[in-house]
Amino acid sequence: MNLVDIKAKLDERRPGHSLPQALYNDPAMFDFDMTAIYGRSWLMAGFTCELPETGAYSAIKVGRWPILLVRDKTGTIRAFHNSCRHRGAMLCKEGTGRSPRLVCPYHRWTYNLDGSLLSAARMPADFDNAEHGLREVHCEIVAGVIYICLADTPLPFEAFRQGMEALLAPHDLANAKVAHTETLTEYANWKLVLENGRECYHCQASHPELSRTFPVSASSYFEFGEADHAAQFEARMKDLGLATGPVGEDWWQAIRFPLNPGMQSMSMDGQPLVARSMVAVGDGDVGSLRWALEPHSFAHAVGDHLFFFSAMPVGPRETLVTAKWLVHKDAVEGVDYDRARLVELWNTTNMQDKELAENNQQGVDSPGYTPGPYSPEAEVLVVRFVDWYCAKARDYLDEQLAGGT
Ligand code: 3BY
Ligand code: FES
Ligand code: FE
Repeated sequence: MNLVDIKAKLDERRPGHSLPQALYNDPAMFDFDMTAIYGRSWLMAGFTCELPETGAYSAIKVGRWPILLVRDKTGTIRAFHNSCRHRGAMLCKEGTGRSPRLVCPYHRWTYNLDGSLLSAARMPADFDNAEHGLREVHCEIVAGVIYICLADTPLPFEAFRQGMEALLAPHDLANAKVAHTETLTEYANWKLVLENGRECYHCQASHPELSRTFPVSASSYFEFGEADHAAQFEARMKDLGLATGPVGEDWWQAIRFPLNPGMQSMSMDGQPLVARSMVAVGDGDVGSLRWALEPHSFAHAVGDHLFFFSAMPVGPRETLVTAKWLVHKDAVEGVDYDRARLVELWNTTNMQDKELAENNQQGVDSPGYTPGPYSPEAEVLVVRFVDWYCAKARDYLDEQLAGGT
């Protein structure tokens, strides 16, 4: 498909319905979605605690694009395209590390931590280091979380910063550590992975473990109406000085919501998973602070840990899911928490979701696939995601096709 074909498919879409087949499986959609969506949105890229000191770096991928997060000499975290200005080699392999300078493994061009080129051997006298610094990517920090945007002109960020700062600050992520990271390949288009991740219509049947603690059938998803339990939660959070929201714009949303009655944490049995709380106030149960960014992520911050989920396309029908678990930095593995127990609930859930998304892809590939209606009540956040996706895709197409075909 070319851009005109993609536009025609978007025009074909029935509001409130799943997308036309080609948008989920045409090979051209991979490059399109990377450029039009992932290349132009704010993305959750990691946590400041992963880069604790000067020279610490984290090399990640946005889809197949390598990005480098670095803490420079002034303590500022910066993001760069992880591509050498000589002939483009990746400066750092995926993962975290620490280095006083960034040295390209190919011909040893050497960069300062602020991205400027320090030295390049055997270049002519008129070669100008100043013109060959690393290409910087927009990077913002909010309450210990790193966000990046690859667009030249990113979308406004300030409302997000203000909304999130107030909600997340009490979780003290500056004093957290990543206790575990897991990656998982799902053989499904990223939009199917995300649609699945944006609803709990399937949770009761497919996630019996998650359903113990997670309010899987709250009306309109996280809205509890006049339920006593929710009113008590609101009052308790107010006493603790913890904001609950909800806040958001089209591309993000955040709310602190109560877990199921009697549940203290998101765990297999509702019991805390970590002896050391991340939140200074209260008795450990602060519900869950959920926030989500279109197109790729959600996170749940409960009293004793934080769970982070990100999905990136790596092919037309292939999506890489990254999951991270954060705990207080002083929590000692084997003493304050058991790593296997910490990750059990979400690993179980993610494996169940992998199966659902892969099954969905195969059915969507069928010649009998016809876009079907979402439940406005149970799939409200899927509708939001798909509407956002279509609007964003259209913005890009309008720009590209302006005055043309
Ligand atoms: O977006 C969320 O919060 C999640 C977690 C469980 C299922 N999914 C709807
Ligand atoms: Fe980096 Fe040559 S590609 S020094
Ligand atoms: Fe699920």
